[in-house]
Amino acid sequence: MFKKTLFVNGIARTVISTPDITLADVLRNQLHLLGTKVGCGKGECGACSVIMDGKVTRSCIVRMKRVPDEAKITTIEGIGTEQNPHPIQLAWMVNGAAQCGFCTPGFIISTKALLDENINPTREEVRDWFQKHRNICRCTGYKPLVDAVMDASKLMRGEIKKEDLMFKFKEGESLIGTKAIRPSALAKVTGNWEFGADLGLELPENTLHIKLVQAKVSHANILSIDTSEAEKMPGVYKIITYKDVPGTNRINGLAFPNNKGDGKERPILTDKKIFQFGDAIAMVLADTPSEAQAAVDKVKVEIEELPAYMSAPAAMAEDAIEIHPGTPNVFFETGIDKGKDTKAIMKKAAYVVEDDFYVGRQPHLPLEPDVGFAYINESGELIVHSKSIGIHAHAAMVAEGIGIPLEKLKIVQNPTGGTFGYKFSPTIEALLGVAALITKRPVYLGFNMYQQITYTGKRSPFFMHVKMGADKDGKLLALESDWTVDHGPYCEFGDLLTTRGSQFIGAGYDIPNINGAGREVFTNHAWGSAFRGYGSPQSLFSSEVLIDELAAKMKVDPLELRYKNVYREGSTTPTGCKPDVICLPTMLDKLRPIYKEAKKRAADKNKNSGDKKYGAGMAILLYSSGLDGADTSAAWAEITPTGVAIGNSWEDHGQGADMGTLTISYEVLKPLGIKPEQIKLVMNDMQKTPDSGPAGGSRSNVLTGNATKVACENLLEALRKPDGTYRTYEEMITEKLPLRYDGKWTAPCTTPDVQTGQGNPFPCYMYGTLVVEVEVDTKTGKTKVQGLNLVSDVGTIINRLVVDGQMYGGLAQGIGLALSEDFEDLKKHTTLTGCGIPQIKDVPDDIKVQYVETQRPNGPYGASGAGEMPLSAPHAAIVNAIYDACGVRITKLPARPEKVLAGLKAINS
Ligand code: MCN
Ligand code: FES
Ligand code: FES
Repeated sequence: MFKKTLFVNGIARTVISTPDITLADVLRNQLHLLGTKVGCGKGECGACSVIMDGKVTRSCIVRMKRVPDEAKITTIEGIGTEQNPHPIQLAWMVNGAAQCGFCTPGFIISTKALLDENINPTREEVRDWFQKHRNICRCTGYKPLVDAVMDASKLMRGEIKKEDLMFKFKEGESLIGTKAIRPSALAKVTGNWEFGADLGLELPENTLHIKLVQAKVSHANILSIDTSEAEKMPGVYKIITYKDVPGTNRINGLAFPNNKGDGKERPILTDKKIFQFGDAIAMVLADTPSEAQAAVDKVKVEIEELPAYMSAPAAMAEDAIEIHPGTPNVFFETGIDKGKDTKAIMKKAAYVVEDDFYVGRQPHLPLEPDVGFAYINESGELIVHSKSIGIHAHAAMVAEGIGIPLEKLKIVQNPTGGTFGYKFSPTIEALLGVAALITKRPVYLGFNMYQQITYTGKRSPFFMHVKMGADKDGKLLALESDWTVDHGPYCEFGDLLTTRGSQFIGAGYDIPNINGAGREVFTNHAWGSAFRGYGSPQSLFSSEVLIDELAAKMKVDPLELRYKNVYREGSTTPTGCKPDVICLPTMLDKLRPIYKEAKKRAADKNKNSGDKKYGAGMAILLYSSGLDGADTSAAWAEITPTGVAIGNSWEDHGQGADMGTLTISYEVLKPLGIKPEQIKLVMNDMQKTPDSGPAGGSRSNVLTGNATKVACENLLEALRKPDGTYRTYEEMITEKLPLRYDGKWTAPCTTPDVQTGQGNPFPCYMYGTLVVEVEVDTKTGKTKVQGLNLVSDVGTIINRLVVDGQMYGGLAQGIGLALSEDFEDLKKHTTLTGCGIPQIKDVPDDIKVQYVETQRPNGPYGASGAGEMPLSAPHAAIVNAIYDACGVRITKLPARPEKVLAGLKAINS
């Protein structure tokens, strides 16, 4: 132990600590400065950045022995306050630069140090700075962050005033389509937005800390679990194994009727078998996290290792044993049958192309690792706080397994540092529930980044073979598809995912005849969870690359071939229904000049490019908004003494659920003459908010937007007096009228047939057309994306900052999917860097987005969703651009340098 004096945000603080504890831990745990966030804990992400003696310092890797006595430290709390934000914080807000907000304090700190050194940086200098200081953001695509720094520097140089920058709200005017700032932005930029780990530090003193005993192999029988030694370790309160779980110990994966299993293969705590690396075998509950961790190492697990099937083909091999005894490894089958038999048509087609495609196990890589806590409340209800983006659905999936009646289990979403879909699956909710139920004490569980990466769901790999036939003019006649989905060992949401193959392979084009078959396979690799795009990035990769192959075979331009075939009046989608709107021809018309310029630029550069080759490629981006069939959502609106309260369960990953709810309710309630700040948002707490469905499938803006709109309309109607004016709160009380009104909205859709894929599953779709420019280094095989140009149609834009942010962020994740991201190797792919997360220099600053706003008949105020479309096919456009640059056709992602080099070698041999 030693004592040091630190000048933290200008105040002298005495710190007693051990030499090896980190500065981040001291700031957070001892000085209670929770604005400093810990993401990776390994110096890779910059979330924990502080300024120490003038230098940006990643506080998670600086041990106290290296912190000089009397060091001057600035944390986010020392930059500005909610009452008096710093210009950098203002600039962050007006540029929509804080989405989930987890990286925000670190970036703002880093920016402060940059601007202290250089008050007039160029954009490239800003990018260099963030690259050097390893500030990583998973949400924003980085461009808005650079915009924010440029605005902040102008403000600080006195070239613009705060008033020039801030969004100006005009009373009575609509907020729709504006750059109004989301309600949570101020708390995020000042470090006051409390994520799960922050709330964890504020739990009562008797809180028990959970650490997990996890599987270190991918497939095994469990022979015995011996906790006797661990139980004797200091501070240990209890060790929980499957034997202690009060319920069925199974999570309900909500299997489709034709799933060959019962969908309940995932244990809360493993009993008979280990199905994948990281499976939770036991929970150690202790007074402190370190005591719990020390005891974890003393739990002895005896296993009999079994062959691990780490991919679908391995699990489908004839001699493979059943991963879940009694259920075949190929456990769900689906298909598509549209129009006539394709075999005869293919035979007669003037042009036929076919190829194999693979899109892999993309890791989500949110900067905030999984975290949550639970307790029993005064009414005997079990309350679980987590990053859940489907609070009601998750309660239904875990209650029986935990052993609590559903009505006694309430899940609350904590402020969440990004999920990108992994939290569409329950993760630690059931573990927390079991621990709190057994101990009757508050319990806390936080993953580190290694656990986050190795033991949460991943994008499910698709192995695809696709064939396209066209007539002599390039009109598509038929498509044949075959796809195999590796869903890891647990089926949850995988049956639905597998049906995406029929819905999205070939989507965007009018293809009269489609035949295909898809199947879902248990393996021992990471379980499949939803990932932004949910099957469309896999499906569209095959058809968007194959149509380029067709264009090459026909020697026609890829854009014009697409133009000939995209949805028009009279077209049908792969599921055989009318598209929601016809907008792709207009979007391609807008894209054409951009595409031609990009092609010309590449050709010009190639004249004198040496080893570097340049190219431009394109793709159509497309995804649906909504879950299949009669998807439904609910909300309420209530008049209060100070305004209106709105309640819904529109979970917020960071995408902007608060802004969507506020804008839509304000639009309805404007006639009351209230201001946006009089609308109180009550969100994502099962104790208070109704079942609005999960925030997945880019459904919330449409589904919960509509439900919220209906609730507000119902309230407005109730407030309306016969003379057309509106009752006040007091008048409602006097007249004894109800104060709260519900709203519900159900999509006018039908669930497609599982065998034929035919039906009308979605109320809305989102569309994009994208041009990508790349540079390929033919010596190293490395591809660099140099420019992205997107024309997007998400219907009416509800909030421009939010939608821009969704587009930039989704495209950046597409670059990762195309070039670097993977979770395959359990030794290598275990860190953010190892998994290939894009840093700022991997994403171009040159990203342009323009919009076509085709009104959606089913969307609130004509809006569709936005979140997933930008990640549906940018990787296809990148791969098409690589082909344009150097003639190498990559069909299996990621397009790592060695694959490009191998392709070049094959061409030149
Ligand atoms: N929006 C809008 N105008 C439109 C359409 C949408 O202003 N015409 C806004 C909405 O109000 C909402 C956002 O855009 O704030 C996304 O809306 P929507 O597409 O309906 O998606 P959800 O709200 O259901 O959010 C989920 C979606 C999905 S499925 C994933 S995965 C995802 C995503 O959004 N994960 C994200 N965006 C993310 N963004 C961040 N920062 N972090 C994640 O984990
Ligand atoms: Fe410190 Fe990631 S760099 S938390
Ligand atoms: Fe940067 Fe979410 S806003 S990680």
